Amino acid sequence: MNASTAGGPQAGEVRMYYPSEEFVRQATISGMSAYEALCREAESDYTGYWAKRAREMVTWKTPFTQVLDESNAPFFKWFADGTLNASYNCLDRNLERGLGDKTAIIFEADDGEVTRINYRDLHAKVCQIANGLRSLGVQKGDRVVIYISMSIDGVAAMLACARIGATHSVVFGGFSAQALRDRIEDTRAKVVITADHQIRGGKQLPLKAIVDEALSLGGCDSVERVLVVRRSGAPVNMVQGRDRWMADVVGGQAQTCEPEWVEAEHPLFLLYTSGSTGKPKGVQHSTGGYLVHAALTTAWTFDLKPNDIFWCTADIGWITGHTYIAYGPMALGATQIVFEGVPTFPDASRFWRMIERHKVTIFYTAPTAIRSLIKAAESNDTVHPRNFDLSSLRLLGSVGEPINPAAWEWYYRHVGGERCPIVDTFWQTETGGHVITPLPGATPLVPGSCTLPFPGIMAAVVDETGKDVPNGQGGILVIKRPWPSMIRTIWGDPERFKKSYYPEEFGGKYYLAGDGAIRDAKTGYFTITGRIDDVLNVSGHRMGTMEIESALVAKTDLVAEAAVVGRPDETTGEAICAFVVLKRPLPTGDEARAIAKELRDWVAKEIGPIAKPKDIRFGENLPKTRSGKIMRRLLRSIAKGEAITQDTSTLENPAILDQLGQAY
Ligand code: 6R9
Repeated sequence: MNASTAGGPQAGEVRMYYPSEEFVRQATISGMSAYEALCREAESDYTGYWAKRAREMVTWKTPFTQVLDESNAPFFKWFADGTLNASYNCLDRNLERGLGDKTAIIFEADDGEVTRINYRDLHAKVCQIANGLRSLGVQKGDRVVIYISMSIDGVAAMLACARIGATHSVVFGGFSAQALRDRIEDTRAKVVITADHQIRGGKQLPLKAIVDEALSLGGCDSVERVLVVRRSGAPVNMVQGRDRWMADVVGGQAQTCEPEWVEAEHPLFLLYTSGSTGKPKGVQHSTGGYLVHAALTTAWTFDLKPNDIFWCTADIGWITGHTYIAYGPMALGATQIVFEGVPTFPDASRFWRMIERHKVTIFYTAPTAIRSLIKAAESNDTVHPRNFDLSSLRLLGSVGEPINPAAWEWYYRHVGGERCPIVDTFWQTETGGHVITPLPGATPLVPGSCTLPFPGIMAAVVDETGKDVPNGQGGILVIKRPWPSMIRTIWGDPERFKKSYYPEEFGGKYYLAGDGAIRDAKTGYFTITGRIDDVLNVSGHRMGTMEIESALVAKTDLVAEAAVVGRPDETTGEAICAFVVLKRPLPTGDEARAIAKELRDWVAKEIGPIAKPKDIRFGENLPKTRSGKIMRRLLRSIAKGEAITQDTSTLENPAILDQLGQAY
């Protein structure tokens, strides 16, 4: 790539990074004119554009004749009379193309041990699991919860569900028993797939024991079976009649399995994510439209080619692990890395060592990981990427939160060797795949900007009334037309789906992303300015402030009231700050520290360690308006340590501002 400011930098002008001629020449979408042609194609014949992509990217059992059905908006349908199977597209189709011997997954365990599986063997494994699930009575439309860490078994379990038309719901292995229980209850899952333990950072952590606890908390009587994969081999409790070892269930099964051909709208999976109320929402995705966009974005945004070694470092418990591990790369017959461990074990050079070892060509990670690895490299030169041979890399990606220009530059220089484009991909659990992103062989890059909409995604910035705002002026990010991989509904709560994403106040016309954005006056490039709702982004993980508040007040022996806000944090992007009123006199010093610890442990138990507040502040009261509304803006200023400029004259008890000044 070469950087340029076309004619020399002028005041306020941003530096642009252009892809090298060599990259452009080999790119699938080559040059801005190719990008613009695709955008024009989508503008002039929207459904024709998507129908073409759907035929190119996916093999259909029954070809669709309808493209987009808007008759029951905002419950849109795509390719509705077509039938297909996602696992067929990710496996059988690759075998038919002669890719049976090609490595599908290079699995690197926490301790560095490597296991490879080719497409033929992965197909056989998935078929056996699918047959095993069928033998337990799992049928099309049944839900299966998967609570497992990064593994070939995890990916195979997802594909096995898809094969028989069961709807999977993967729950991140870091969630607590309570959070797992809530999700099992909401999905009414018939089967839970888990492992004895997970191994991360040299530590063995329980999975099966947490499933046992979750099921004991009540509300999970839909669960008939728990299937347990052996990972640690250490003993776990097995409940007679309910729990079975995965190996015993699949061992004798046939290695072929007729796929269940499902309608395009059949729910492929549910994935829970945080919204602005206390209860996480089960985002429901389709099979057809989702798979089309998963494959298409993998092909175009990552410029994926047959010889690439693709590595997305996300966990399958998040949407990124669904679209860019389980489905997108597999649908294209790619070779990819699946990594069990953490970036800092055995030390903070783990990613660089793995890129060198496996000759990774495309690397996709989160800004929070990059920032923590920058910090580590600054204090210990031996883990700096310059000590490793990263010359195999040709493309880098970023996802999950805005990437600050300093981290972008470091990633570009020290990881990408000033040679690799960086695709800063903006999207959400609800969008299913990339919606605003550079295409690496076309789009000139600006650090900190996710650049331009993916062709066919009608993204725009509008004001509160839904009117377009001029470039250079901030506003609300919307998508004006439905697209194939969009959320279909919130599982069991269509009203909430409408209210959250197509609110009446907004005309009910556009998809509301929940983020603010601004387009550059000159380039039209998008920069995401952050959530406009009560959702925090901590290390790329979405957390609802209300969710954490509910967890805190659930500690009824101690907590009277709680309010949670975010504040900027150098490493994690945002940090969680909790303001707590206790049911006992205001604590100070060691006592306050001890209670803060107790509350953090409690939140870890209620939701998971990722939801632990970084700061806890105690007050005899929370600052409220006369009408009794918590003054959240004021809390945000306190959390940031800013001087308070808001009007506090209406405060009932101004002394609490001093109390809240102390963080524990
Ligand atoms: C894929 C994923 C979605 C929220 C989203 C936004 C933030 C994600 C971003 C980004 C700026 C990017 N976000 N990617 N912000 N630039 N490239 O992360 O899904 O977990 O649902 O989070 O993350 O705030 O609304 P999800």
